[in-house]
Amino acid sequence: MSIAELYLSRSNMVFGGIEAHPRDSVALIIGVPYDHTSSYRPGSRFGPQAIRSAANNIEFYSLRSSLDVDEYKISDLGDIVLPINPRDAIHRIERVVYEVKNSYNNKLVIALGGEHTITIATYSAMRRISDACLLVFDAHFDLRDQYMEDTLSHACVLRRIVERYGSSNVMVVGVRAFTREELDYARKVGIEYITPIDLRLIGIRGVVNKITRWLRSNCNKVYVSIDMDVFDPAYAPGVGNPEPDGLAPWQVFDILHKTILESNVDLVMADIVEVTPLQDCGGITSILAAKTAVELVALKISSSRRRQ
Ligand SMILES: [Mn+2]
Repeated sequence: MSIAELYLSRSNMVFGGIEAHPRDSVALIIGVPYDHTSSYRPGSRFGPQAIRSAANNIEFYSLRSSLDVDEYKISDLGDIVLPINPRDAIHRIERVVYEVKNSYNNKLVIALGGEHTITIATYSAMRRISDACLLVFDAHFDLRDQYMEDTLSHACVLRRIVERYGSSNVMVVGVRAFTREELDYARKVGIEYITPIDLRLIGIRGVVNKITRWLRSNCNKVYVSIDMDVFDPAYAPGVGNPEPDGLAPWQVFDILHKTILESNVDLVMADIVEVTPLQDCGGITSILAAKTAVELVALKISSSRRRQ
């Protein structure tokens, strides 16, 4: 029995509502219900199920990509069964995601969190296969060396990744909440970032040009990590650490769409993290997360077509 077979628990509710085999699908969904280092508002372990439920009640047509994702197959592999210890959990997530991605390398794998800590594992799994850049949408830098005496906290995610893979492969969009030490570290190691104020100043076009230039000069594959707190809490209140002055959905979707298509990089993996259904209002954060996943799948289909 493989690691993925052993540790992936199939849900009785699948993303998109239809069971499909991975080899027939354009995208694979993996739930990662991990939230053991949550410091403010816990509960993102319930994220994957809430996002599935929302996904089964929205339309799958993408206006931006001009295609109906419903006409393509998505395979939902279920949730990873996880130990409580952060180190053991990170290790298991990396092994399972690596095995799945390695078996179906041409499919877009989307991990549904769970807290942002899971990205240490999922991005590492990706890097064992190829050198994909990491494009992060997040209100926070997550660049602390440690938080609450834990080096694998959700507040240390990008620090661990930069230490392991360097800073030139990383860009953060929507960042607006950090300590002075985190900002100093980002500047010292040369991490590219775009704040909401930059966005208002240079507009969507300016942001897209900046990301596209960075992608073209650093990689031909990209991993997109979307912390739902990049959105303004008005649009996404159900997150672990909400932060005002955030982005609107149309801004995130426009930036993603134009950047992936114009840079012509291959969207190889993504995660959508930090949905905490216990603090959500009317399920709007889960619905936005589901919509984000649908837009990413549409983007994978439209960019693959263009690259052929
Ligand atoms: Mn965040």
